Amino acid sequence: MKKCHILVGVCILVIIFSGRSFADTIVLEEIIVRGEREVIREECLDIKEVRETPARDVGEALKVVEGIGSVRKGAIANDIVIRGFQRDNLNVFIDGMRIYGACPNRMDPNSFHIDFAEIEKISIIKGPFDVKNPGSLGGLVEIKTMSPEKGWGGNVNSFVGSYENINTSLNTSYGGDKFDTVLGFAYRYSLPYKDGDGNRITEQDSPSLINGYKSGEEDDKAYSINTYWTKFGFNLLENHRLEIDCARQEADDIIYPYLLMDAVYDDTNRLNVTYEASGLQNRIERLKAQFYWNQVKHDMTDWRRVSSSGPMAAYTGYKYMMRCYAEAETFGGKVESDIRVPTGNLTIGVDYYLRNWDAENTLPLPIGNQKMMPDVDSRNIGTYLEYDRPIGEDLRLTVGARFDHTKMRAHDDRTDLYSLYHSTRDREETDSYVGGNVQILYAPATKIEFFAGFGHVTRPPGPDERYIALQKPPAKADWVGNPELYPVKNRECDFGVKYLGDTFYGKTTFFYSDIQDFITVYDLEGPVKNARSFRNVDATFYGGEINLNLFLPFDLYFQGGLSYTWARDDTLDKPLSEIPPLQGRIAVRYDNERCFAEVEGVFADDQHRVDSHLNEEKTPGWGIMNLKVGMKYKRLDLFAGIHNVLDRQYFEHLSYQRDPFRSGITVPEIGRNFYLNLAYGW
Ligand SMILES: [Cu+2]
Repeated sequence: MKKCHILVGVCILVIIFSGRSFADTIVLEEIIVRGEREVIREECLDIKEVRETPARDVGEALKVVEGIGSVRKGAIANDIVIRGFQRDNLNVFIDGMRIYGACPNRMDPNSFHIDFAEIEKISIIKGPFDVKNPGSLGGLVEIKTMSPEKGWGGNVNSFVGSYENINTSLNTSYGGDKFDTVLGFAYRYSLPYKDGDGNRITEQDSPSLINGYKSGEEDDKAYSINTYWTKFGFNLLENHRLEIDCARQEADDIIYPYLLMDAVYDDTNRLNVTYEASGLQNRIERLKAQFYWNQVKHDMTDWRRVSSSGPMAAYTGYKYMMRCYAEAETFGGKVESDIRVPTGNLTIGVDYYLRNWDAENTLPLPIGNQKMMPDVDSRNIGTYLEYDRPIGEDLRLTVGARFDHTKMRAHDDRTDLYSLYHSTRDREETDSYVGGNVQILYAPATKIEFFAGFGHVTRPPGPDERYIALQKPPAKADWVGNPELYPVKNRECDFGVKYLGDTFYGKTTFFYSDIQDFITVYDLEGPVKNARSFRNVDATFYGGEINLNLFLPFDLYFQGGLSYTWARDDTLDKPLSEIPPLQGRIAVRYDNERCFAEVEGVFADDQHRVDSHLNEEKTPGWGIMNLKVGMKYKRLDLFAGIHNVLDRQYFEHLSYQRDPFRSGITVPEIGRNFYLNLAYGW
């Protein structure tokens, strides 16, 4: 038994300190959630072992991390929510590259633009504790892509699941002393899934019949996505490395029953170039320069819905009644240096980005075409420093600060709508702000660590929050940005404790966040009719997460987690909308490194704290059970599972949102479904 304990202890240490686990030898689509090791903020994170799930995208996969939820609009493209913070309150990066979706309805959230097969690990910082990037107000999600290992290698992976759910990928790599490269391809496809009641997500009761799917379209594909990527690395001199990464993703026919339209296509190009040098001088430990560019083209219409076959469509002669074509383009760069100072380590950097967002909407005449997103440029230049030092044997301190200057401008003139609803003709704004944080880690004994941090981050209003402009038919509310919005400021305090024992690992974190000028949606009474718009309110968020891991005899392992967020609009004294309820997860697993079996329960409490002014509805609580088994034989890995074994009908609270094109349908989660994954590596 003692031997077993030692083995388990070693496994935990391996998980914690290398981000790898005994399970990752079994897993194919590996998702490692862990913090950056070298800084204190790791202590503000949850560290998760690699897991095998039938998740279809990053947004769905991250739900295993306490405090993270997602907004569901269809079968794929789930949007990440951290402790109730979402959209522009979060930064989601791919290898340090800032990327934005094009759809004004967030059909293609940031994390949609990468395939699982590209990913090596995902790090998360919850709260305003990132000074190395502008705008990490509620948190930062860093997706890191795979690098080649030495020599020739590769992996072929195929996942099949219920509703013709296919996810297959192939990659091949070569790693030499001077040069390395990766080449990869992935394909994802699915039909619309059925919920626990046996109805397809395309067959949900719609408040308006014309928003439903046309006969024959409800069981046609839910998405098909091709992704191609390549990487080239050059080790120019000793300790000098140049890396060039390119990727293209072509997504077609993605359905969103939650909205009034579906995406015809969503195409992404990504380019990332980094140059890194270390050991330049005695003082400079590392110098890194990065340049990136990405572009997303997105086209959506109602061609699969009943509305497209109405008289208006016949009148216009198109296959749709409404359409929106959108483009997003982001480029940016960063120069960062680690400098050794006598008492610790200092990181300094400068970064810049330019984000452009443009969208044209088409509605039946007399409205016709209009610039829904009026070609908005957002530029940001910032500088930062972070200083990290040990104090004595058991204390560690990190302090960080950054300064940003942002400029935003709407090139197309939609001031007709701004002046109607907000009495302003402004379409240009500049903001400057400072932020920073202090974090302390105290380890009085080898197994226990206490941590505390205070952070302050400001982010400017998003281009949509300031300048979106959508005139709708007379009976429906318009949708208009508020050019007068102030930047959002988060002052947050986090503290917690981590215990790392031989057979037990646990972590508890609490946070309290005081937000000034939080941006919320509201109904604005206009002179002729109402509009949905944005306003600043003061808000309070608090809550926390608990994560427990217990290693039992006979290769058994228990895992449990719980998270909760409470949030209030202090200005109007009411609950904030879209806040997740109490959620939890328990799992028991047998794992002898060659095969495993796991039974898992996932549950959520009901959410009764809703914003009734926005007609947000309460969501009942739910619980589901999942089973999975897996084995490893030589270079072959296999796992299979049944998700939602009891075929429960349930909804995530965050599947409700109030977008300009919301159909009124709450999208249910998937009913009982089966999956099988087979992988072979060489
Ligand atoms: Cu869209």
